[in-house]
Amino acid sequence: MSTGNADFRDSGLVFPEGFTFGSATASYQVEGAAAEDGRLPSIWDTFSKTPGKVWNGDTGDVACDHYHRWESDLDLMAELGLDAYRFSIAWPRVIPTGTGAVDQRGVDFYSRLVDGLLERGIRPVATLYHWDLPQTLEDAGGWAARETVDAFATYAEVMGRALGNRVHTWTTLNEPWCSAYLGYGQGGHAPGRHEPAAALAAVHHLNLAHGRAVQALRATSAGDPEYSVTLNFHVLRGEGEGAGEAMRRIDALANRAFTGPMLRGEYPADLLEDTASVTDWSFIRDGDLADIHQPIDVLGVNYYSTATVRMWDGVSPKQQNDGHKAAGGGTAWPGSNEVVEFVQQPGPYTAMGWNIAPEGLEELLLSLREQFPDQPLMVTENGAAFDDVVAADGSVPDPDRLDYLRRHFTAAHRAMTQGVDLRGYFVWSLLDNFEWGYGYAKRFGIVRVDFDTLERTVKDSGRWYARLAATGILPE
Ligand code: GCO
Repeated sequence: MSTGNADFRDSGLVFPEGFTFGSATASYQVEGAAAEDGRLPSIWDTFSKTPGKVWNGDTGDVACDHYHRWESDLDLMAELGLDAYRFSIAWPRVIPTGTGAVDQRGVDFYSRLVDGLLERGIRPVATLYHWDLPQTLEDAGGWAARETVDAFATYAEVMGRALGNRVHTWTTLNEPWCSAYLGYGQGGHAPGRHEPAAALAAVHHLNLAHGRAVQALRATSAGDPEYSVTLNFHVLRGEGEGAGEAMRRIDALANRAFTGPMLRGEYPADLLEDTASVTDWSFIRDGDLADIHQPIDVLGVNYYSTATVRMWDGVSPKQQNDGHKAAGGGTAWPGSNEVVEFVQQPGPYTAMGWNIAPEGLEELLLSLREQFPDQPLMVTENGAAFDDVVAADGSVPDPDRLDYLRRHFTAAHRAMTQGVDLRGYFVWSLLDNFEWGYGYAKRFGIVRVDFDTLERTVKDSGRWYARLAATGILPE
């Protein structure tokens, strides 16, 4: 495959030596082989097989068949010249029932994957949890139950012993906001529950799982990996009277509900007050906050678009334009559902209907530096879905995605020139893949996947990215 990028010119924006250019995927979204080598169902296997939950009835049964094609996918990354690969480990492959017996075939798959990356000079960035909770644990309460935290800590120990001598960066969780609020509150993600109190219990148990996993990984990793967590931050704008109150409420629920415990060792007082009508937070036990508040080497930042909120009058038709990654109704804002609404933002939009606002990424990175001045950052996801068209010659021109990436990398560079300690950037995604509630209808890849043949084709955005990764200079 040629990444011939002669037709790109340099913009003059130079990223520092050692800046990491990577790409990201997730187990349920790309692996397929859903019942192979002992893997048992996750909540997403159950959810995607529940009629009406996922567009077109799509499931992750085959996905991109990365489970069998991982070597050629790693060759693709090597040919693109990427420095690192952010992937996730499927808990139900490694410990199929969530607790108890380890299936060595699952461990061996990830061991081969890590070795394959290292052989190609690509750094492994491994996420322990990217939403595929073993169904048996959900049957016992899922993230609303404290027992799941203990199971996660044990799973972390198993993976620390197995891969901790070779993984470059451990990421405990991907986007606990989605797991908790979309999974247990809004219901548009697995397990599809509509229980606001359970969603807040899940917030706490996911925070606790993060802290316990960092401790477990540190105790069992023979190498010297970095430790991280990946959060999807809401970058908020406000409208109308009470705009500040609307933004404060959502910032507490979406952002500070996680950064507070993880990076400050406390829940924000306003979050507890705003949600007092939903729960008394009595699921927090003595010592939990100290367990959660573990030092991390880098904070993973996922950013796609902004959100605009305003106080709702409780009477006029309520807007719900909060860009969920989920189809379906319901709202994910316990304690603020009845007082805040998300309003339509001006375009342009990606195929997800999310606005294109690169300035929001610069603003977010600067804000995180201000809040946590000594915390190195990593963009662990940024990318865009657009409806690609394959050209007659088989190439995939994707100018919209290329422009989106160019503008967001420019925004990140602007933040760095203002002092943000940004260590790297992972494009979501390496491959077109299973986009949760939207199934295969939304394509985020810099590499196209033909879901009939599973053939991969590098898109123009992939060739553009290869030029950036090779030179460190942003191509026009
Ligand atoms: C997420 C997930 C990815 C999504 C991507 C596009 O951040 O939601 O990590 O799995 O596919 O963000 O929605």
